[in-house]
Amino acid sequence: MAGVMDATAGCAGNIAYSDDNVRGAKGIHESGICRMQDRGSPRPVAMSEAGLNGDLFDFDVPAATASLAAGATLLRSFAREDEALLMQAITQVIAASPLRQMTTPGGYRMSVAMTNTGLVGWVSDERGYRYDAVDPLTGAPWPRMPELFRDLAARAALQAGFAGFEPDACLVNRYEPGARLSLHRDYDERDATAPIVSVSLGVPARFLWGGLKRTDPTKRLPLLSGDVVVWGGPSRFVYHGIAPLKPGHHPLTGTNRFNLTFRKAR
Ligand code: MD3
Ligand code: FE
Repeated sequence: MAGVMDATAGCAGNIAYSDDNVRGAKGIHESGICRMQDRGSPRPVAMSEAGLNGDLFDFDVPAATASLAAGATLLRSFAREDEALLMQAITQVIAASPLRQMTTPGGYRMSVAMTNTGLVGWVSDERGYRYDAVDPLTGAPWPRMPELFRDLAARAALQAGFAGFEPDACLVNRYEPGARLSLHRDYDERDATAPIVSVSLGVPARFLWGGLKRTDPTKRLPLLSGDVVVWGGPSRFVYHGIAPLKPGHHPLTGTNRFNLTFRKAR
């Protein structure tokens, strides 16, 4: 995973992150070195602000939790065990509301292909951005949000300090190699107090994240399959984007990356 290491070196702002350490920890557990006497005692993690995720049972790897900025929490590998089921559910969503490359109000065709699940879905066309209860491609409501999606988003939000998160929209993004998402903010949602929860699946991405002004300096953070980030509070309206997806392969997604973003839109 040379690409990941490249993207990792010297970045990620205030978290000193090493892919070796995060992945290496799994090896330690699997080889049986960490046993029950270790339960609850801090395991060295690479992230300076990281702590244990509060799992009651420590048989598996505790997900590292790190504060990226005020209100932004990285839950490394939080969705790792659900990856296969998530991908299955995504496939079903796509069968009902196919992925499509939307057009921006400025007339550009997005390189990321998108669809939605939930009561409303995010759409973009020449007229602007909005949430709509109907998929303009099919003329039908968006597919119902899978229970697994809702549950995962709520658990992640809770872990990050946002109790009672009930998303009504989930935007599904598919990145093929080279696809990117330019720097933007998400402000089409009505409830500014609700966080956005993002789940990464497949080929690693280089997440770019800046400040509240477009011209603020950006930090880079690798987002790996199974990583979940909760964006709330003061971080809810920061500029962010995804650098062009590098060639890579993941057993569940092939050469692609999927991202789910859970939102309270209404
Ligand atoms: C920070 N998606 O769908 S996920 C988006 O990987 C979007 O597909 C990217 O940005 C992706 O709008 C990034 C991380 C993310 C998502 C939403 C945020 C970070 C955020 C909203 C506010 C602040
Ligand atoms: Fe966004």
